[in-house]
Amino acid sequence: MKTTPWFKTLLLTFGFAAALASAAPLKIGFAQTGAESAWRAANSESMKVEAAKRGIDLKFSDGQGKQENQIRALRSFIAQKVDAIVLAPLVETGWDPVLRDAKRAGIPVIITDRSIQTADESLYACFIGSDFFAEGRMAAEWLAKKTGGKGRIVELQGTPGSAPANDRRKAFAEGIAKYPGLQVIDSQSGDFRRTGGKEVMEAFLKKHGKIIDILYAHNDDMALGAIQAIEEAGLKPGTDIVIVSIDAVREGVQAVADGKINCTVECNPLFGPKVYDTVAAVLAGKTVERKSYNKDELFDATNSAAALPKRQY
Ligand code: GYE
Repeated sequence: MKTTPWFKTLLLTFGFAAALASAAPLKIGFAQTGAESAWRAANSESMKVEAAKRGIDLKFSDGQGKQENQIRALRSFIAQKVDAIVLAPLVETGWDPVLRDAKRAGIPVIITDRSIQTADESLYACFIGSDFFAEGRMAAEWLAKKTGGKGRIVELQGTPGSAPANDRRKAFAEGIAKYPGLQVIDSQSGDFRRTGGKEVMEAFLKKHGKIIDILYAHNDDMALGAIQAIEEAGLKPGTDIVIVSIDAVREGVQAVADGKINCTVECNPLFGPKVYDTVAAVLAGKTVERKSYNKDELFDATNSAAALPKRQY
């Protein structure tokens, strides 16, 4: 009988273990903000579908609009020794302690969608998302052209403290500052939600009555909620009140085609493929772009109907 020398057995065992290890799927933890909007639903879907396609073991956590839930998810990802963490941060600040823990555990963090403010830029590998400043600027420029630089504006802000709410507000304010005839007369948060948009618009209408010329909404969901409030008040959205918003989700672009929203600036949520390519590159020790932005366009009466059949979200 032939016996296997002990060293050969050892080699075989290790070889087998190594093969098993390399075949093990990549384990990625994704801390999502919540499920506040159609944009968010499309973003979660893109992350999940692409993970399944690539055989990635995705640990998906819905933060339900609470930063403490997201921080808890990150801690649990660290405890589970995931290969990488993807974070879509609800708000800009307050992430440093948990990011420091991830760094100590040797787990790279990729920030997606919304940017963060940190005292230590080495706490995350890179950022992937949209340029919210550019979006706010595009909305302001389009509006100035459409209205000839005149009108009283109410603003529906996104989630307080979030990068898109902060940046879209600031960029829009800077954009209209060149037009003294354009004035923001009121600005409140609708938390990026349809219900929030409806409630706050009702309050705006009650408070200001018919003097509102323009609505600037930080996302389509709030604009769609506001449209309900405007119609219930007996006014015509898109005509009596010019509406400009952001995201260009299918229902938003449809509302533009229907003449109820006048313009929506695109914010592409479909970055699953880009995120996983980047995670792979980071794990392979390659240098990646520090901040990478999706390219966004704008939809108004001139191009919305034609764009609808091709709309992916
Ligand atoms: O515009 C909004 C969502 O962070 C870009 O969050 C995202 C924003 C998006 O709830 O609809």
